[in-house]
Amino acid sequence: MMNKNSVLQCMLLAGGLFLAACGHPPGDNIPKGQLSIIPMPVSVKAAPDSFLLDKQTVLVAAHPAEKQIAQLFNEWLKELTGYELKIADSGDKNAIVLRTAKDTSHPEGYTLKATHDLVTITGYDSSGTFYGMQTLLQLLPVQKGQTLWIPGADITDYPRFSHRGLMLDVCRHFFPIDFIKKYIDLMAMHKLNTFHWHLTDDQGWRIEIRKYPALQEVASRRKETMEGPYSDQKYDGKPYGGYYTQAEIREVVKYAAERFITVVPEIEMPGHALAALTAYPNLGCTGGPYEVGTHWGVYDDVFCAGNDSVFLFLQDVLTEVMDLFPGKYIHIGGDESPKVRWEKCPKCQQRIHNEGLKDEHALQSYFIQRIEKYLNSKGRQIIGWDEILEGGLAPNATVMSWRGIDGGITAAKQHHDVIMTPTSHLYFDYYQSKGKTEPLAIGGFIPLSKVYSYDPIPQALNKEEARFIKGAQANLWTEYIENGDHVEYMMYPRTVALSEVLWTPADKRNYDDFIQRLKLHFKRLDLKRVNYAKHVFEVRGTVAGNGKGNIQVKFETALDSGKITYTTDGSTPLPGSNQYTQPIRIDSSCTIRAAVFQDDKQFGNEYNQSFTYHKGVGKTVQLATTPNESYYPGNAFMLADGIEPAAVVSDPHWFGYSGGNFEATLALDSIQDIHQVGLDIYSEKQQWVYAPKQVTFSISEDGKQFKEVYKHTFTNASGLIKLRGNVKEVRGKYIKVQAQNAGKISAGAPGAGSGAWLFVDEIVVN
Ligand code: TNX
Repeated sequence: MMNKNSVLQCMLLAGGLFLAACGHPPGDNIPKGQLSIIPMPVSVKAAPDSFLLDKQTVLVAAHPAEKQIAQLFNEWLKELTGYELKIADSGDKNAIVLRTAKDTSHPEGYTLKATHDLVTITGYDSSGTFYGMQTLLQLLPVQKGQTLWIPGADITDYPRFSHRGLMLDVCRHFFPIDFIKKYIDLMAMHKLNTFHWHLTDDQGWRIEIRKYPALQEVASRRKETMEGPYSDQKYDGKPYGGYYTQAEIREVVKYAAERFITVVPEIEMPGHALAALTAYPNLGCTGGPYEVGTHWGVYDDVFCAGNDSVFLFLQDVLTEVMDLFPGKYIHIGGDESPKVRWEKCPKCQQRIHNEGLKDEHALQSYFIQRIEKYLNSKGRQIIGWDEILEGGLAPNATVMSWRGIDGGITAAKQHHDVIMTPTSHLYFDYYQSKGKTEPLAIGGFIPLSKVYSYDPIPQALNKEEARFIKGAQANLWTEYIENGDHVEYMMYPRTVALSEVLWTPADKRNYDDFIQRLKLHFKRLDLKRVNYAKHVFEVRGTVAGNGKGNIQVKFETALDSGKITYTTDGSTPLPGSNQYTQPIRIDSSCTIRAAVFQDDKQFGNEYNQSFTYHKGVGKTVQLATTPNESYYPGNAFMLADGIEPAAVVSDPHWFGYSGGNFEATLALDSIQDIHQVGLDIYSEKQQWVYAPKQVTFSISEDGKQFKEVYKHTFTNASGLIKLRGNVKEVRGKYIKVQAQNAGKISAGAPGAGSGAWLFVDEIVVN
């Protein structure tokens, strides 16, 4: 490899031939991609000269904090090149200088200047110096074996939000320390600074507490684990367990601190406590016996709020926790805590009476406030899920708004700090693709673009209130995620998008530009052996209708990642199949499959959709009742798009009504003979989804006078129901379909007392 002097000579001697002869990017013509930084900095300017990093380059770090950062730089460099740089106290030629100014204008900010002789990173504080180093890493080539040109640059940068987090649930599934460290490394690479470690839950207690050995021996293990979709109610029959020793926890906290990441431990209370109750049954209202959770969802047994030994236990636990985690915040959970046990528990009722509390919600508030008082007295602050707002917020609590953004708005208006983590945008356990081969997920749909579009500041807040929004975080609940590879698949690249949401000024964010930078960023993730999801490469199919019976399938990819090929006979799309050039018209029943290929290698999921053609396909549909926002495919015509949904709640084609009825009218082009009408319906009582009481079809020639032609009454239907009614000697143009909601769910069934969901799709006309 050439050193800097020989390169200079080469430039002088060869002049214009330099590029061709040496194969380096000339200083003043840096490929744009080289300044492809994620998250996008506040200000980044390309400068004319490039810096050549070689074995003689010195890392200048005068103080211990900078030396430590220099050491981390070396670790990364070694992975890329096999060598490390010398760390020195001074140097002003062929040097990378790390320094820290004491500038309080922008916490965590830095400037980076790369010139021909020198790269200078000046942090406004130590974390800023660290982030400057992270940016520098992104200026290096993304492939091993390349000359290490650092393009000339002048960067000024600082974050938009101070809380930039990721949560990992290690209770539903357990992940070893080495993986946790990798998770933290990747966070640092994306300038995230808070790791929320969800350590206790119904299905496992994962932190060693020396005073309570049964937490290790009993609460960290479960007899078996639910397998497959919740509705299958299947179990694997295999014991499962694991916990972190205090030594391991200390190791992680230190590892994170070196990367300027604070670890926030979460100890759940009063709910999600079944594992702890199994170990210490006297802490529950009924006294047990209990069993560490084996299925997902919410359990009724919670810590007893009337029993003082519960508070003593939790204070003991928190004392050990505070000793392990030096950060200011302790997360105390507070979510999904049913009140049914408290309602029947004499001790809890006594507490309500003695304390003059209004009800069980006020009792939960009492519980949290009592714990808060204890933690505050030790100089710590609590964070809780937004349920801690119910019954009155503890005085100094920070609220994590997860059930949408309303909790965050309420808390900010009360001048409490808020961290946004809404299920609508930041639940990375939700699906990121509608591809049929996606691994099973809990539900939902949050593609990369949706994450990117998120703004943590709710519009409902004025400027003063908005200051209480400290930032946001994404959550990874791991019910359906068993190993590190799968964690990475769910987190990346969505975390990459999140990093820009949290760091980059809002007016500098641009999704198309982000996607372009992401291309190169994937190579960085490749170097780190991250199992990121490749959905931005994969083919996306959308169905469009024009109301005149013409349905078309259009294909695109977010990155122009290769050629799209397709088949219409259900066969596997191959590199040599029909090449896609324009939307495909659907005018008969068929199965369309499509995929993206680059160099004959397929990227991501394929598109695979069957269409069942009938007279109504592509015709106009008028909805008389509006579906629930979360279960609305987006356009009424999709009630007659030839696509019959699958027997799962998560199929995006269902139109869902919570408690309400369904009514829609389909209009054919002209008055026609009709011999069959139909509707697809879904029922899954576990998920509160019930078949309607009754469905009626009426037909009209003018859209005004309707005549009922078919009616069906359901008694106890379940699963996927393809209701089809044959009719005789009927002519008409308009077909009206009405389905009557099953009404209130009866006692004993999941969701008892709430209105049933009604799920319908495809209006069929033949
Ligand atoms: C709700 S979010 C929960 C978790 C589940 C998650 C699944 C929150 C505070 N509680 O216990 O794992 O939904 O998405």
